[in-house]
Amino acid sequence: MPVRPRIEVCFTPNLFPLHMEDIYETVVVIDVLRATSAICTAFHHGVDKIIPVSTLDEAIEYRQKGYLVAAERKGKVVSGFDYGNSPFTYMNDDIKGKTLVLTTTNGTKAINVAKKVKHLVIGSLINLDAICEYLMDLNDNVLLLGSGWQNKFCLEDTICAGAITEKLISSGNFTFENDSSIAAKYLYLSAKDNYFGYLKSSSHRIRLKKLNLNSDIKYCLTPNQTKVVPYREKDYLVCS
Ligand code: 3SL
Repeated sequence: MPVRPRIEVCFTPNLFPLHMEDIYETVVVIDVLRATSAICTAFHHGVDKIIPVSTLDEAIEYRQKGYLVAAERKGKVVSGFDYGNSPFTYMNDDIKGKTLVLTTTNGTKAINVAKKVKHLVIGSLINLDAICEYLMDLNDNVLLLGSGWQNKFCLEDTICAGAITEKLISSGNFTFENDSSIAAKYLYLSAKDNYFGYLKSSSHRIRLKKLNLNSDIKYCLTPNQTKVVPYREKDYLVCS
């Protein structure tokens, strides 16, 4: 009988090296609120490439070279930059065919933490079924990496990781044997009928609500709005 690939959940970027002591050819970076949802939205609306950078200094350097640059810190657009991290700002023709440089509080850092793996792909609830199909086609060992908040656990990323886990396990082609995946799966099963309500008291929902970003939250928590699956090629993200 062929060996089925493994799936495992890593709750935060600082736990990543521990999980990578086993071999995972594919890493899915998840930042439901809002970086990976914004990235999927930008590709859905025609952006050509996204260069994820971890620091504002790198973002400033790209801006000085004339790139279109988006920068978010603590939920807000950093002053002087073209865009922040709201998916709605990427629903326009100005980004079509362009390269966008992006830095966010946690999401782009998580992407860069995992940048050396064989396949790095971007997951969110808005591309949930598409990412699951992509992973089934790859048929590799998969680590689902939640971006968390400043290296702390985040409920929404874990729920999304649980949704992917549940779908891959139900396909019968994957296996899992670690407690983080079991926990993620159970959180997903308790949240799946009402993500918005379930996350009512979650720290990031509260943080974004205080910034009047409820419509961003609703958008990011609505599954399957796009079929794009962004992935890393060299130092940037593209989408087939
Ligand atoms: O942490 C991140 O990368 C962001 O997605 C955070 S926020 O949703 O823009 O606050």
